Amino acid sequence: MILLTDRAPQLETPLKIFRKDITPNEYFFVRWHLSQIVTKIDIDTFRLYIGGAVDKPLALSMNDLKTKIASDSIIALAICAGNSRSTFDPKVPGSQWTNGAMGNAKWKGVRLKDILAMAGVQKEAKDVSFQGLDRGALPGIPAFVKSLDINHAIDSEVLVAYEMNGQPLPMLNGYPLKLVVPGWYATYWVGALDSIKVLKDKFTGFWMAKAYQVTTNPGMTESPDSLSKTTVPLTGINLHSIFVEPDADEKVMVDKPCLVEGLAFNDGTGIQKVELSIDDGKTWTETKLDPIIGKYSWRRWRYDWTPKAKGVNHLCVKATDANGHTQTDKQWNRSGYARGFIEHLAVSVN
Ligand SMILES: Nc1nc2c(c(=O)[nH]1)N[C@H]1C(S)=C(S)[C@@H](COP(=O)(O)O)O[C@H]1N2
Ligand SMILES: [Mo]
Repeated sequence: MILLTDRAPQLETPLKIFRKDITPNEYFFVRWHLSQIVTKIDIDTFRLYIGGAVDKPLALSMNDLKTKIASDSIIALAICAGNSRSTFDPKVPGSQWTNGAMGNAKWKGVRLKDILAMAGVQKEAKDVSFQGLDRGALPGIPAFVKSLDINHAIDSEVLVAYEMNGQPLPMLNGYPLKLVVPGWYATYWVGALDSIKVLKDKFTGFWMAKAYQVTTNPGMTESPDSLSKTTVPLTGINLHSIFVEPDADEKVMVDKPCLVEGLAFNDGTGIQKVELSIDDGKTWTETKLDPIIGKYSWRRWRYDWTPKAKGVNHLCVKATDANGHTQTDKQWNRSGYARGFIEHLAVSVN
């Protein structure tokens, strides 16, 4: 793993791990905001509390979750809003991730809507907030609380997950429970989740109203000289595609076949095609897409390339979604969120 910070922990997944469709738990990226993370939990006394505008507040044990409510599972991409931030030009403050603040996993748990139905959501409900057990180092630091609109919360696909790739969630990834919001940036995927509150008003906490805001401009792009005045909470995963192979230390030979492959993803809209250019964007050819392994999973693309010229070859890749939208060349925003602009790869051919 690539260590970005240790307190709070931020660990990035090395690119070569993405050669497999499922990211192993021990290589899954880690990102906490607050320094007081949980390192020990007594699972017998742990409870998930559901309160606020509900008819029957609940305190569910892990055993309740596993035995009283039907389980569900989904393969979904977890991706930090700031993934690939280091590629924004000009540079922006924040963790300087390359492409490894993401991972694809199979999540198992119970549907949030089933938990909410058990508690009985009152009709005035507007939002649902989610908080974990982590805390800031000082009382003045706002706890990490996120929210979803009530209609989204009772959407069948949002999970309260207790398993990741067939194992209990690792402590560093939010043991014992993590909210899984398929198609949305991982900032919403609250880990060490122990409190769910149904609210009669819109939630206005720091991590929704101040942090993770993005311009309403098309393509989530703004100019450093005239920052957009209107911002909204970041939500669904922006269309993007990356290179996984060849990687920097791979030897590529002229007139010899070289597999070029990578990943494309978005908010669940689906990928229609991924195109590769071997002449720095002048001409494009369609790549082969692997079968879909899940609506909210990433999708692998491959291309058999035989380089014809020694020296540096300039490759780029762009995806088009199921609605016909294609990645653009340029994008910038002040927080380095939701990278969607086209990737370039310089390959040295011997
Ligand atoms: N409780 C809690 N949940 C959290 C966070 C956090 O700081 N505290 N960070 C969020 C962010 S920004 C990301 S990218 C993901 C990271 O999940 P991971 O550590 O399992 O990769 O967790 C989300 N859930
Ligand atoms: Mo994140």
